[in-house]
Amino acid sequence: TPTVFNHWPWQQWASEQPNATAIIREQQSISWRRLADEVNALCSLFYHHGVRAGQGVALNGKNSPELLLGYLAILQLGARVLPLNPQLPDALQAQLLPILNIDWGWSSHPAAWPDSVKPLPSFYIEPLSVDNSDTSLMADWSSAQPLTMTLTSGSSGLPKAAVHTPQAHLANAAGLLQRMQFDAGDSWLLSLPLFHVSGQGVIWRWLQKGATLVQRNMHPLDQALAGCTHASLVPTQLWRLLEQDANQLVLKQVLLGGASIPVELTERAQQAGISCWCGYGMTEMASTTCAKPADATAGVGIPLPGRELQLVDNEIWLRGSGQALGYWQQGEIQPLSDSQGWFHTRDRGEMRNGELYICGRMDNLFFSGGEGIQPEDIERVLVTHPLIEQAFVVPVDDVEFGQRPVAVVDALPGLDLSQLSSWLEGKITRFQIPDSYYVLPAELKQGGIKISRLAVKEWVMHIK
Ligand code: 4YB
Repeated sequence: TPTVFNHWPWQQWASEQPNATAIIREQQSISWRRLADEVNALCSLFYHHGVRAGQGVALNGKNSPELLLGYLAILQLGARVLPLNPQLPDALQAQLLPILNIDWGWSSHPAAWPDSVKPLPSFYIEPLSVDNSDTSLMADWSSAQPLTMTLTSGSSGLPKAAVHTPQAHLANAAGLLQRMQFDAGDSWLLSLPLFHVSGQGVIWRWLQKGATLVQRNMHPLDQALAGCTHASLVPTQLWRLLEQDANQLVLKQVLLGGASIPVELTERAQQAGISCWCGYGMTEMASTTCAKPADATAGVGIPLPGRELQLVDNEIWLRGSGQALGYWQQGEIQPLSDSQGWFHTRDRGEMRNGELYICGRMDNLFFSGGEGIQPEDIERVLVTHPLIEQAFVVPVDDVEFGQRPVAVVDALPGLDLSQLSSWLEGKITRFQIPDSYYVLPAELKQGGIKISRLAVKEWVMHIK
């Protein structure tokens, strides 16, 4: 049964199990008592700089120990936290932060904040004076307040900020953990960024159970995973891990998600002794909504406890625990669901043999000579090629057909692009076979956890 919290979860664990290990930083164990002291100390630091309940604070950085403390301290002050990808262009930030009512900015590295944002000082955990911090500055545990803002990766225009309550994050976590075993003695690697919902998903599962969170440099991944029982990975991370000699692992479960999960991948992992879960989730639902232990099919299972699913004209509609209150805009929360509470995902899905299959994003569909092409249908076949780890199919304009598919692949050495069309023959219909193939350039692999389809499309337009 899910834990009931009467206090900020880290404070509650600090009184219930003060000496248990809350965090492992590289190799160093931090107890819940120590963690709560650190958060309190940072609360006073931020408070004395002027941070108050109801304000907005942007946190720019990678998953450092300081960034995580910042996340918890901002919540504990009753302020809204907005984790930001350091790769977000300055111009976009300058446009976005006023709309999101961000008053303060904290960054782990020198960062340029727009004029409307006051910088908070950088700090290091070591000299934080944890002994004389003033716990009266703490806001009441307010699980139903809009406290986190997570940017969506919309395919065009400004990203939107989905607003969640702590309660929604905890409910999302509880639903998954009713299916997946994750207990107090277990440790989950913070293997994805806090500015993405998948990283926050790890945090709230850890808090839900009072288990151990592992914070390490992520390169190389096999070393980061040493001693960890759980990790959340996107498929490309798991491919890379399997290329390393990953046999020192005690991993019990890897939760996969964020993109289509090839059966080839989970079977290879199984052979290496890693059990996988296949998940389907999104920012607006505070991460995972459907999941299953990996098996021989490419589906994502059924909705987790507390979630409901409906297919309407093949579009996936979801509602239930984890759902955001809405998108933050100019101090208001714009609803993101219909009058019955359903969130229309813009993902196309099918139910087969009682489980959900993700077909692709509705916005990715394009037409070629009158035939609809769903790029993901071609990508799913391309990644079954033993040398292809990731594939993107994008439309390019064509005088005869309107648009034609072109493929960009992330491949292991040795792949012969000129053989791919004949390799695809018989596996997909003729009009789906791409006109040309490119190798994914390294510059598109930087940034967030996902490669932007728009960036791939623009890159192809440039070289053509
Ligand atoms: C998918 C998909 C799938 C998402 N097949 N398309 O905790 C987790 O659940 C987790 C664990 C490991 C890695 C990632 C996660 C996530 O949270 C992923 C959540 C996410 O990607 N959110 S998002 O807002 O950035 O994108 C959502 C979209 O991603 C969905 O609407 C789908 O289009 C796509 N997606 N899982 C195929 N299994």
